[in-house]
Amino acid sequence: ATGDRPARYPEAALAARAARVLRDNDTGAVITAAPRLYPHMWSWDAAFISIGLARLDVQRAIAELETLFAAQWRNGMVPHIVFTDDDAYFPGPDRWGTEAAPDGPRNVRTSGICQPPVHAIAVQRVLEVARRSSPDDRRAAERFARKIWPALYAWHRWLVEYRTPGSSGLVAIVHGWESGMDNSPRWDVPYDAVHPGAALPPYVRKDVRVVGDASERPTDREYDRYLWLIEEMRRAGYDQRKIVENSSFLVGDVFITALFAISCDVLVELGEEFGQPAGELADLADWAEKARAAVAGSCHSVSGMARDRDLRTSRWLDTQTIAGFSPLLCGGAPDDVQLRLLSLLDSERWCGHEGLLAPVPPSVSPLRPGFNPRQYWRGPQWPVVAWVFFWAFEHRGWHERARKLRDAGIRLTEDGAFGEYYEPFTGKPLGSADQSWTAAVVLDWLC
Ligand code: 2M8
Repeated sequence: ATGDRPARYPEAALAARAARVLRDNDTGAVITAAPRLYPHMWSWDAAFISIGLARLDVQRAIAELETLFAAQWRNGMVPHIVFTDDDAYFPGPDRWGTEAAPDGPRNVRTSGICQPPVHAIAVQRVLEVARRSSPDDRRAAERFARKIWPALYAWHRWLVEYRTPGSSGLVAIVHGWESGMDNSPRWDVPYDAVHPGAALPPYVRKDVRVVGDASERPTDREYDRYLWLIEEMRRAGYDQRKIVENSSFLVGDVFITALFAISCDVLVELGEEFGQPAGELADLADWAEKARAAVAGSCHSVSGMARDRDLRTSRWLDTQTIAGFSPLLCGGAPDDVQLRLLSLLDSERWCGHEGLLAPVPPSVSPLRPGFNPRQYWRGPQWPVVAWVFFWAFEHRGWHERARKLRDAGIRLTEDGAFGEYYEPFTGKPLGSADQSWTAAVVLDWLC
């Protein structure tokens, strides 16, 4: 079964290879998300990349986050892609056409949507690493944390002002790409209601040329919908109020809501340390509490799993995926629900499945109908997602659980390929090789 996994690197050699991936993916201006498939800066990738970079070069880690936030929109949104000049990725800046957006940045081209808010976590991690590194690094990281705090606050405020519509309290997404879990079965039902119009301009995909096996990527039918939503946003001039009111896709994302809650907590911790305004700290504490309550309120009464909510139809989405474990990230659900989720996570439906090469939670349960071990967010394991749970468990004081996840993550990635995602039974790396965020989280685990 492990025929596709020739090497097993000892930890020091694995760390050296991970460092090399980050160096090789550095254009001088940004670390691209992956060498060929993703030749730009992605928002949540950049956050994780900075966490790994901090282990190599604190100043470079800071620069990465500064570059991302230099592209922040005037209304507070942190865009999901900051484009380099490379045109090997589709959809590129011309297709997005965000120049027309009144709130867009002027000196850099970006996409017109966002991604999960994990940036406060990255700033705090960089700071922790810098403090153990050298007095110079410590000073630089403290200066940076103080300086970026208002931008992080503005980003969080944007999510509340524009993206928390209705009464569910869940942070809403207007495109599956915003979730970071693009073609997860979480979005199948809401995407069924997206009908690409005849006016969808023609396009040619580039991703399937890079990834040798197209079945590891989303389908053309899915891409039509992804592109149609962009078309709707262009037509709305990237006016958030209009988009949230009218777009064919509006879903409360429980995973983002949980990440938002813990990122607000972290921003409060940082803000208290650096003397930020009391009113803004109070806002963040309030937003964290409401987000937590929204995650808890989404839990299914029998399974305990958290659910997304289709805000166009006001229906819960019962698809069971890794996002169902969101309450374990942020807390707030009753103890019996959390215990149920922990035993489910350990069970043969998830990490305890006896066929897994490593007990890293797959994106979808291997026992769920429709589970596909090779296709993107429909089954494979994602080391970066394991890192998110690892970090949250550490933060909650669940050290033994955190350690086990870290060990499982290393076991999965010790072939040194730094795959974008992995086939859970064979451990074959899939999608892009030398994916920056995979290398980055492995570095964080190892150093
Ligand atoms: C994937 O998403 C992009 C679109 O944003 C794509 O498939 O073209 C996702 O895995 C996303 O979470 C990730 O940030 C991005 C870059 O690694 O790739």
